[in-house]
Amino acid sequence: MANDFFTGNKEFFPGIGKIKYEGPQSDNPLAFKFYDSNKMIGGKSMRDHLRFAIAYWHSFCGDGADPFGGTTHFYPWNKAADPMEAAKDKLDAAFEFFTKIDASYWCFHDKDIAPEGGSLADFEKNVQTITALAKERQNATGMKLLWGTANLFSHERYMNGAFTNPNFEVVTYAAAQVKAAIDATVELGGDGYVFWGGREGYMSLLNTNMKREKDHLARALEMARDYGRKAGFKGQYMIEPKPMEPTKHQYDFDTETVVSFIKNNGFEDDFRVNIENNHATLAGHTFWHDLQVAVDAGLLGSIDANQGDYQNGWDTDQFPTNVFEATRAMMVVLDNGGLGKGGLNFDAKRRRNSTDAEDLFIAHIGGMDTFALGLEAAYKVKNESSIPTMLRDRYSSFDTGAGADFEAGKFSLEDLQKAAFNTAEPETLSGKQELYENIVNSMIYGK
Ligand code: XLS
Ligand code: NI
Ligand code: NI
Repeated sequence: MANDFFTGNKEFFPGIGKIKYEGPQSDNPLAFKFYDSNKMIGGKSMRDHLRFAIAYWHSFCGDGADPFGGTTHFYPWNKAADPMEAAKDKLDAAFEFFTKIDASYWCFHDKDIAPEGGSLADFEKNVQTITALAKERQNATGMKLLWGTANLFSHERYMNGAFTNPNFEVVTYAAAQVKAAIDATVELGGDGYVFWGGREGYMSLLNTNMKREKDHLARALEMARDYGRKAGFKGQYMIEPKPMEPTKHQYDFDTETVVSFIKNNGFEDDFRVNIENNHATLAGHTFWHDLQVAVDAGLLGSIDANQGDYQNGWDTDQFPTNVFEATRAMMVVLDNGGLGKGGLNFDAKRRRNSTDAEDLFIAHIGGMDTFALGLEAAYKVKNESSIPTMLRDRYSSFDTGAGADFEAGKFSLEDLQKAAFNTAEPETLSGKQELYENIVNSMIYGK
């Protein structure tokens, strides 16, 4: 349990203690109102249901810059002149935050934790050094790694793609980074390893051989899988879909696309999907649509918990505040029997103008409270509402008799035609969508 406050050499969030549950009546902005980690829901604690993880990149690296202006988040852990000293300070700040916010998991890219130095070899060495320190911090605090990954999109060498780059030399660099990031993930006992296809896609088909690029991606992931298993990685590999940004057309467009890619390549024993709300909505789906696609395929890996902006058409990566969305997501998660080795990773950033140190806490508290409410409501929908029965009944004509025979593949099209001629015009049956929606709301707001 990540319950013991870790004291590094310096305190980076002075004046903020461990965040506690104070209940819905509290007006303390630095307290949980709904996330009560030990509260049991259906025989499992909220902590174990939700498996919250903190994203290193947004929370300790993101500087608030946007295309119109530079840094607005100035971090005390970025002050040291020596990049390795700064990386160590950042690690201490991160573990201080993890324990104060009372999360159990964290996630990182290689480049988030260690400076690139002057060469690929330097970078690998730096990643190893910080990984060893992170392991000490994990042992001291009980924090665990949800997943690790390699950043194959920021460096200019990847501007035309990483594993899908038309230049083979770039592919070798991507592979070297992935090997080192898998090593770090194994060393830290990670439950997962993520491939988000950063720049794996294209800007123009005129200069792109899509078939070759996608084949290259499959070959590289196969090699990564085999290497990781050889190196002792027991967790789940995951692919994170996103339809666009940074490329115009990303190869891992949405969950359906990734499920097909996994199955077409025979990757289903090792690979699953890491689903991010804002990526699902960019693909024109709801969050829960993409989750359901993964669950139906038996391939739900983990969740990047954030939310988009309802008007903007890009990835705004905001902290989740929408309880209806969280409820719908948790309904699908409960259908799946839980998150397994996955978790709810806050791949979310404070707004550029949220510049107080406490804003990082407030943002996470909001996200954690939102999913706690979503979990409780989803549990009620599943166990106390009429929705499961209504949904089952809606398909009951396939449960017995001819309907069941049809499902079992016992009929030909001619048999169905004959059956139609023996049946009076079917009744029009209401879909009752508004009733379902009202029931979900009544479970959220209490009956
Ligand atoms: C970016 C992605 C990224 C992945 C990890 O849009 O969400 O943060 O989660 O590389
Ligand atoms: Ni993500
Ligand atoms: Ni995103």
